[in-house]
Amino acid sequence: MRARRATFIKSATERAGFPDHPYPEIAFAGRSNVGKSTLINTLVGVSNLARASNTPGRTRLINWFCVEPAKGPPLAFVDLPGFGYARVSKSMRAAWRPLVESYLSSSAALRGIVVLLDARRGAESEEAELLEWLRAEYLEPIVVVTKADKLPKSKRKPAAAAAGRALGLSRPPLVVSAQTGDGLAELWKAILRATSEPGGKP
Ligand SMILES: Nc1nc2c(ncn2[C@@H]2O[C@H](COP(=O)(O)OP(=O)(O)O)[C@@H](O)[C@H]2O)c(=O)[nH]1
Ligand SMILES: [Mg+2]
Repeated sequence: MRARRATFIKSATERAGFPDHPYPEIAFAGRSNVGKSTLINTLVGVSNLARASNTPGRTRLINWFCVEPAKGPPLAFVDLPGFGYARVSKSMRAAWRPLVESYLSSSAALRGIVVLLDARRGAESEEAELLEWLRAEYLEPIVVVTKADKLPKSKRKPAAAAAGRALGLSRPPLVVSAQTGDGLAELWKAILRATSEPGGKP
């Protein structure tokens, strides 16, 4: 499934710049280079909507996009800055947390958050910390193991199961690949389920 239409709404580096818009939000979080922007582009079917880059750490902005799914009302996809990249300086890493935390705790429109894990790396301490934080905020994550194409088929589900256990999830993560399109239909379903549910955070 692709989107009918997708447009850039706004970027922000601080809370004062967060946009006002009428759409339910789905955020995408994970370490730098895990494939957030590529996954957004592929879900939407626009190759350069969320810029994907080989220069990790450059994108310290939060980016909002308006996405009209094949069926149903428009949503906002939110591309969060990545965390935990070794080549990024300490001060840059220190800037990540307050920005993302202020977004996660202040967005009334947030209905779901897709947390990406690299199929070859699994869950590390940063992902565990993020998940714990989301639990404390009553946010139900949609956890995905991405770049599944980098693992042989037989290793994909076991890798997802291991990551799910490491993170204490009740269900194993979805296995996806932006390169092959594997798992994207399931991910769309999970996104639409999250955005069609009323409410959000209590
Ligand atoms: N093989 C493979 N490469 C991917 C996939 N998704 C992203 N990439 C590559 O991973 C790199 C980082 O992707 P990007 O979307 O910029 O990551 P971000 O920093 O999380 O936004 C790019 O070179 C992408 O082409 C995937 O599913 N499979
Ligand atoms: Mg990116």
